[in-house]
Amino acid sequence: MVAERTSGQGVVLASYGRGVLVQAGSATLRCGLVGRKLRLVCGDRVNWRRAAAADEASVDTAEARRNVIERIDARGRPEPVAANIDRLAIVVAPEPSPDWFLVDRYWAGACNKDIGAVLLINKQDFGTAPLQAELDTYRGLGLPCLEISAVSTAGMEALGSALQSGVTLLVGQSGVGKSSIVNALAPEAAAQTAELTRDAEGRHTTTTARWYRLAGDAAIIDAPGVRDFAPPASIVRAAERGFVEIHSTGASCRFADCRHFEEPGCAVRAAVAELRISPRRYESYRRLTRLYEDLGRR
Ligand SMILES: Nc1nc2c(ncn2[C@@H]2O[C@H](COP(=O)(O)OP(=O)(O)OP(=O)(O)O)[C@@H](O)[C@H]2O)c(=O)[nH]1
Ligand SMILES: [Mg+2]
Ligand SMILES: [Zn+2]
Repeated sequence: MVAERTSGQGVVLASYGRGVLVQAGSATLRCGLVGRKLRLVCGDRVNWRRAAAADEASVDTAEARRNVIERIDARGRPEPVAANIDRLAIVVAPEPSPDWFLVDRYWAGACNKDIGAVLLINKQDFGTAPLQAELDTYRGLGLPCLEISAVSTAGMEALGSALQSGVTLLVGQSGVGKSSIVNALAPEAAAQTAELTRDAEGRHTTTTARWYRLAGDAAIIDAPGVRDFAPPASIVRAAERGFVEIHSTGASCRFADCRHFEEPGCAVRAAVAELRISPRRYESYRRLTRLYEDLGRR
């Protein structure tokens, strides 16, 4: 019999409070955590060890994170969701009806963390005509938009190529089809749907972020319908930087520190008045700036 390995490196597939599920080579290990300070999230790179083959493995250290995506918990505090992400795939669908402000916030969050972003329009089998005006805005701003259906599999091949390298985190409202997309893309994921629990209304909903391997080094993370992104530690200019068109137009404002609210000589408001910038996107920018400022004051 080959001796079982007793230590190694791995990636956290899911975190359950004081325990984690770790992908270690081709094996999946349940690990306890050593030390009270260790807080791990999906996507963390860790070192695990096991004293004897029969014992439970444990994780004692984690590698420094390249980045971490946070959301705001019920008490208004940032809570990490996943680490070491290369790309956010923001998912919308004809049903439930899209919250474009949420899309703007996700995209701004990705820009602020230097993470790639792609907009997935799932359930295209329902028809996407009512969404096309907003999609034109995003396409015009350089955000890749892919129309797909996890059910009819339309566009899934193109999606597979778009996600063929790096780690993608799926975000979006509850019910847009994030878990369905993961199941359609990741060969190993079908077995994991048992982890879905039923919410109060009896629907299946995702409760914990979960990492799945795609081909090669690529991976996809299914997350619960994420409500909010926490603002970055420095809120200064963060909102603006996340809005590519406002950021570039803002270079022409009279004042270098223009917030594009009421300042005179504001090139951004002029562009909004002439519809060169979408008034809806500008409103998202104002809402996000106020939200960042509010959270920064807490
Ligand atoms: N018609 C159609 N239905 C879909 C499609 N994708 C998902 N659905 C359905 O939409 C519902 C919600 O899908 P989920 O994959 O659970 O959505 P989710 O985004 O993971 O939701 P949360 O886990 O609550 O955040 C399910 O009933 C799916 O069968 C699609 O492409 N077309
Ligand atoms: Mg889900
Ligand atoms: Zn301005």
